[in-house]
Amino acid sequence: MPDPTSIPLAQYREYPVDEMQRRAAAFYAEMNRRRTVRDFADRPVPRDVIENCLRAANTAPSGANKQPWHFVVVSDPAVKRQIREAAEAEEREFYARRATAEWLDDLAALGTGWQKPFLETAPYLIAIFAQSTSRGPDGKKHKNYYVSESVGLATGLLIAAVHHAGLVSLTHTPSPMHFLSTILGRPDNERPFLLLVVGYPAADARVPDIQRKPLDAIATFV
Ligand code: IYR
Repeated sequence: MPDPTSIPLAQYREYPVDEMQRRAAAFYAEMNRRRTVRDFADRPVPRDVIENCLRAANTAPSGANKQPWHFVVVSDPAVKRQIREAAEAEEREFYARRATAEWLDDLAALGTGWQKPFLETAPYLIAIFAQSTSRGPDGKKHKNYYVSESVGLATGLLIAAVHHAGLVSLTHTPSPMHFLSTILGRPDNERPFLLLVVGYPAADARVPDIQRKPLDAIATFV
């Protein structure tokens, strides 16, 4: 007897092996063109593109299917300015005092600094929140599981969706970033996870000359 709460796997598609091989290679080639970008254009992006990228993010697997994430999409210039000011205040401290010499050395290749003009230039800042607890349809508070893993997975899909749509993103993690909860008025069952900056790259955008590790350095087949 099939489990009455289950449904047939109707959407799965199997491809012939050669097509599978082509698809895997093509997807890698597409993803390998993705770069984290820090120079954004101020060109507008249609809101429905962002909405569909968020729907794609929301397909991520999550602990006990609790979907413990919330995305706040900021396009209001006044809110972007507030976020920039708060982030730069933290980053000034980070670069001047909080970061260790080793950390600053590791960041040197990226050319980052305390100034974050992209927080005002880019059309969208997506603040991603992780929910340690959520309220169910019955209004009762319940615990979420593997929250960081789940929200990390959703964030990865969001980054891939943004890239697939032809936009660029920057994963920005001002530290600490509790100011995001305050500015965006989020409840205390949520903690800020990451700020994803999204838009078109500036016409003269440049990226660091850094490499991805080769397969044999990141994977072991046994
Ligand atoms: N949050 C700082 C510093 C920073 C830290 C890491 I780890 C990076 O990969 C990049 C930057 C900043 O955003 O500048």
